[in-house]
Formats: sequence, C-alpha cells, structure tokens
Amino acid sequence: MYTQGLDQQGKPEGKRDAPESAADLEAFQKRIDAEEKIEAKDWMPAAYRRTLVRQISQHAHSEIIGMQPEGNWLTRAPTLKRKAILLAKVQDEAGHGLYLYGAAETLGVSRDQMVADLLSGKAKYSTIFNYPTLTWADIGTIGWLVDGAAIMNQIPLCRCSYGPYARAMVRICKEESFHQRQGFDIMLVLCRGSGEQKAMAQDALDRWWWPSLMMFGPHDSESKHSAKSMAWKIKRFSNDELRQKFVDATVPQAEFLGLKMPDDDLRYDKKSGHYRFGEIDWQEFHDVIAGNGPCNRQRLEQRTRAQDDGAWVREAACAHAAKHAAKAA
Ligand code: BYC
Repeated sequence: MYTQGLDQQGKPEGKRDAPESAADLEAFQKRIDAEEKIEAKDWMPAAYRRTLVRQISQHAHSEIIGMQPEGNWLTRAPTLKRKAILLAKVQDEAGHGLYLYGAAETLGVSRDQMVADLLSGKAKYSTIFNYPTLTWADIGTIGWLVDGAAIMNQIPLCRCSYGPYARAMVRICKEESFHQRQGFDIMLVLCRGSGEQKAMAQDALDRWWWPSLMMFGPHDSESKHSAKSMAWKIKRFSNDELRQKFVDATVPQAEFLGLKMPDDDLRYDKKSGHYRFGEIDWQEFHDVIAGNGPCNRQRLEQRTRAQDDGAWVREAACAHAAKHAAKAA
C-alpha cells in the first residue's frame, strides 16, 4: 500500500512497481472473469490499482468541482421550492465526492494527496464543469443532460470489478436519477411557459449539448485506457457505446420538450435503430482538458479558496480527534 505522493498516473513518485508473477496476474484475471469482486486487501496488479486511483479520484474531483456551476444559482433560484431542491442536489454532489474519495483511499492514496493533485492542476476532472451557467435554464439542462450522461456512464460502474467503487456507485446512481428528473422537470416548466422561457431553454440546450457528449471521453479509437479497463471489468461499455446510448435516450426527450437539438446531422437510422449524430469538436475537448475552457481557472481558484478557508475546520477536527484519542488511551 502507498499513501505518499503519486505521479500523474497514480504511481508512487520515484517508485517502481514490484515485479508481478505471471501466475499472480493469471489468477487475478481469472477472478475478474468469474465476476468476483476485488476488495481493498486483495492482491491486485499495480496497473489495476493505478487505473482505479486515476479514475475514482477524477470522478471525485468532478463531483466536487461540479458543485460550482449549480451553486452559482442557489441565491437566484426562481422559487423557494426550487432553491431547496437545488440546495439538496448540490449537497448530494458533495456527498458523492466524499464516498468516492473514500473509495480511492481504500487503494492506499491519501485524501490530502488527491486534493493537492487537483489544486495543482495535475489531476483532471470532467470537462463539462468548465462551462458557465448563464441562466436558470442551465440548471435544468445540467440536471437533464449532465446528470443524464452521468447516469448512463455510472450505472455500469455499479458492476465494476472493484468492490468499494461499485458499492459507492449504487447510492450515487439512485441520487443521480433524482437529479436528472428534477432537471427535466425544470425544462418541462420552461418549455410549457412563455416564449421567452422556451427560448431560454433552447439556448441552454444549444450550449450544453455538445459538451455533454464530450463527457463520455474520446472516441474508442483514441481512448488509451479503454482496452485494459474493459478487460479488468472496470468499464463495461466503451466510450462510444455509452455516448450512443445517451443520444438514443435523449433525442426523444428533446422532442417531447419541443426543443431542437443543435446538430444538423442528427437523424434516425431505421436500419440500426440508432440516432446518427454529427462530429464532436475534439479540438474544443482537448483545449478544455488542457485548462483552456471558459471557466477552468475560475473553478480551480474557487476550489483553492474554499480549501484555504476550511483549513481551521480541519485543524480543529484533528485537534478534537487527538484529544479524544488521548483520553481513550
Ligand atoms: N473530461 O482513455 P480514456 C457528475 C481523459 S460528475 C476530462 O477514454 P478512461 C456530476 C481521461 O481521464 C461525473 N478528462 O479514459 C457532478 C484520460 O486522461 P488521463 C463524472 C477526460 O478513463 C456534479 C484521457 O482523457 N463522471 O455526474 O478509460 C453535478 C483518455 O480517455 C474526459 C466520471 O468521472 C472528460 N470528459 O475513460 C452534476 C465517470 N474524458 O487520466 C453531475 C468515471 C476522458 O490518462 N470515469 N478524459 O490523463 C469514467 O467513466 C472514465 O474515466 C471516462 C474516461 C469515461 C470519463
């Protein structure tokens, strides 16, 4: 187990992997193939551990950074009821981040290290949270599309081979499903409202549709981690498969709302039973990953400020725990 600094791939800095025997690797793969869950204390290949630390910590960071775009509307929600719902949703996202940091910690990486990697820009988080929330319709669209895409990606993660991650995902998915419905409900109200409200909903869809498709990651042909992650049953479906499922599920919902998808190439292909859609702007995807999205800097600044402002709470909690431990001893 390691708890110290990790490099960008989640590998202990300056350390080499211990040699792994072919027999151990084969026995491990057999367990995976037999759908056995791998638990924290079980032997696992170093690369499997690294992949999980990378994915779970990025996932946790996404939940925590993802609180910001929605938090932006807490003081401006149109009614008290909407405000209470949004407050609960944003709190849920904090909870998701905490379960996920906890799941990553079982792999031997410390929370402090993960947070440090996020704040230094070393660790990634989902590109989607680097876009601004300009109107109330953006809150509806995030729930509908962003949580919708998250569910599509995360339901299969409930069957991930690593037990602590899979179990964390069960509760997260239940909550995400409520989030998606509250988002769709906001959209429904706007689309049945005045012309101005409907135009606001359409504008939000125009801005969030393509970034939502980017949440599923690069094309399978460009996805460097997919083959290994699929063999280890961390991922159960490829990026493109999940993206297609999301498009197929979402286009009819947009039709129901009376909104137009911002994609002139979108059409239903009767033969395959799928919606065919246009090409994603991969340059934009890579730019946002590289830190050059509309809000990357703002998101990290805000997170750093929150971390600094909370230092006294962490110190007080540690002092309190130490006092109790000393008493008990
Ligand atoms: N954004 O080989 P690939 C939420 C990176 S939060 C940024 O396909 P993999 C919510 C990828 O990390 C939901 N980076 O990777 C919260 C890799 O980079 P590194 C967040 C991306 O891991 C608040 C490289 O590109 N969900 O629901 O096999 C409010 C190559 O990609 C992105 C999760 O985190 C991206 N979009 O597949 C509301 C789900 N896409 O690490 C809602 C868990 C790719 O080599 N994660 N990259 O430097 C996953 O399922 C997988 O990690 C991914 C990528 C499908 C995202």
